Amino acid sequence: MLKIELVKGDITKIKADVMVNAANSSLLGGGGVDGAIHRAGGKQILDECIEIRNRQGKCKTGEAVVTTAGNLPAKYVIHTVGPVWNGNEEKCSELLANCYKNSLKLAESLDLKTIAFPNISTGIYRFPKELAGNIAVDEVKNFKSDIIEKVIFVCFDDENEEIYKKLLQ
Ligand code: AR6
Repeated sequence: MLKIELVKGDITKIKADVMVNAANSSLLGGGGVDGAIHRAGGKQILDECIEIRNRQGKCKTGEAVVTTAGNLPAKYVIHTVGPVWNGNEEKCSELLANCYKNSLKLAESLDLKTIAFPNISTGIYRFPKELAGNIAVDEVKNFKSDIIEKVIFVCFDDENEEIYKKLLQ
């Protein structure tokens, strides 16, 4: 059984085999958790993101790519692009679910045992936090894996922490 943990704080300080970044389709960095990961991880992460862009173009919403973690306490960073909330609940929910699914699949393909997720799309992209939390927890609980042992949900703000506490009770 996959173990699920909740941690309050900054994802760049979390020790895990891989940390997930809430990126944008340019893969070239931004604010929020993306900015924090690039700042703490160093230039190597951006260099690999640029290589990926040159190879495959932009990263589509719901998809995920992997780079080194640079100076971060992880082996890799998975960059996934969450949907910008536009009120289309069905479409946005499906895309957000894809972020979690595709990140977990990619971690599994790299034989990684522990993965840390931020609350994708719930910042600058304005996805309703409660709905996003439900989707995140459902996707992780429904993901059957013999490889991934632990998923850490890293909540940065109080509201998400409360939501995840309830969901994981
Ligand atoms: N550690 C963990 N979580 C964090 C951190 C941190 N250091 N900083 C913020 N959060 P956001 P999005 C939380 O805005 O909504 C960027 O510019 C934050 O409280 O980082 O997916 C990208 O380049 C929130 O709950 O990502 C994109 O353009 C969650 O992380 C865009 O923002 C996500 O907030 C993506 O928007």
